[in-house]
Amino acid sequence: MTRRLSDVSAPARLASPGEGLGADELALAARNHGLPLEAMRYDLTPPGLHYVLTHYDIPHLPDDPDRRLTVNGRVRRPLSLSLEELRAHPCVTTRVTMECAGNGRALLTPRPVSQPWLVEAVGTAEWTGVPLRLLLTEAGVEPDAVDVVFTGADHGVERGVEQDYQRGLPLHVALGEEPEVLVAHAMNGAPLPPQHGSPLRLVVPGWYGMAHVKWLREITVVDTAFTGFQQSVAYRLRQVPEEEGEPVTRIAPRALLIPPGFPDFMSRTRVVSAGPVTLEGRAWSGRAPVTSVEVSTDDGLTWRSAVLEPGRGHRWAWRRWSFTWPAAPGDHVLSVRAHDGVGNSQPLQQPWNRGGFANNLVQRVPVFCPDPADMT
Ligand SMILES: Nc1nc2c(c(=O)[nH]1)N[C@H]1C(S)=C(S)[C@@H](COP(=O)(O)O)O[C@H]1N2
Ligand SMILES: [Mo]
Repeated sequence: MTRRLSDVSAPARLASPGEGLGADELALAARNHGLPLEAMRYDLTPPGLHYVLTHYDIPHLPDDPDRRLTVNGRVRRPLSLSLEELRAHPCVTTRVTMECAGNGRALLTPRPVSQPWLVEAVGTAEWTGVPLRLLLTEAGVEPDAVDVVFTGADHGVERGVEQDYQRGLPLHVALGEEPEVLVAHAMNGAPLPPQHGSPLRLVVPGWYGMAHVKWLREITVVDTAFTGFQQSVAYRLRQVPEEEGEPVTRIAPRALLIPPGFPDFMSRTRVVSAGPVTLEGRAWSGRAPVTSVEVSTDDGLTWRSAVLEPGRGHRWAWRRWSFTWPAAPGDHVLSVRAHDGVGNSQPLQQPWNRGGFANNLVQRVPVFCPDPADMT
């Protein structure tokens, strides 16, 4: 019997009741690292601490003057640009909080077996690049255009389908000014690192990570809705596999705590001293600006307002919040939740779907506060 590609490619599945994380999930977790939550202290995430997610391999793309970004399909003047020619276009810099759509997946019951994120698949960077709108205008989009398809230089097989990583955006999003989509060549003022898409990536402020195509090599304007794997099979909100499902698009609101005090090595339980403790963290939403943040120190029973710092013009970036907590000896569970300007908030019950996408369930941080009398 000859083996086929589909025999080596694992289907999507849910973990059985009580099934622990498998070696396959560990392998993904070891490749795709999260943001250490204490790094939320930085307004801009140092690139090595920004979360990373790569479906296949990081392609090896050494500097090559012959490498081109092409813009083709339903356009009047197809473009073929070297990195230098692209950089000669007007550039903008935007501060963007990016989050993986699978963030929170490993906390779901039943657990979709995939990259097992807890809550740490997030980071904030300043991306510098050419507005996509300028490139599409230069190429002259035909009136029958519907979607714009972005192709990366990475290649793999997923659930039996061999593919280049590809995602589409509706034309009105690709041409939009709010958010303004970028073809980025720099991250925090330096050329993109290999794991974040060197030399070029798409940045779609406010959208979950899957839209921000890394190692971008081709932009194709098409006259029918794009139905590639990452568009119509993956990244859809479904309760059962047969459903067509809703596409995953913009980031749902989320707030996270910088875990206070110090951790126990294995359990990660936090230890704080009795007395006033400053709780702080970040909050963001890709749907509308965050309008308020609330903190609970009694495992979600009661909520009080945190102080939310102004956005300072960075619409697409997280905002800092803080709250003073008078810690009393004992065990506590801290939580935080964000509300945005169009009425979205964070649930106390898991919002479950088969792919484990957009799970913005409120974070729970167990904290132990020792009795000062016991600490001699
Ligand atoms: N070409 C390509 N682009 C990609 C991916 C990929 O596997 N290949 N992963 C996507 C996903 S799912 C996420 S969450 C973000 C992660 O971006 P980062 O690794 O720079 O944080 O990249 C997106 N762009
Ligand atoms: Mo992702």
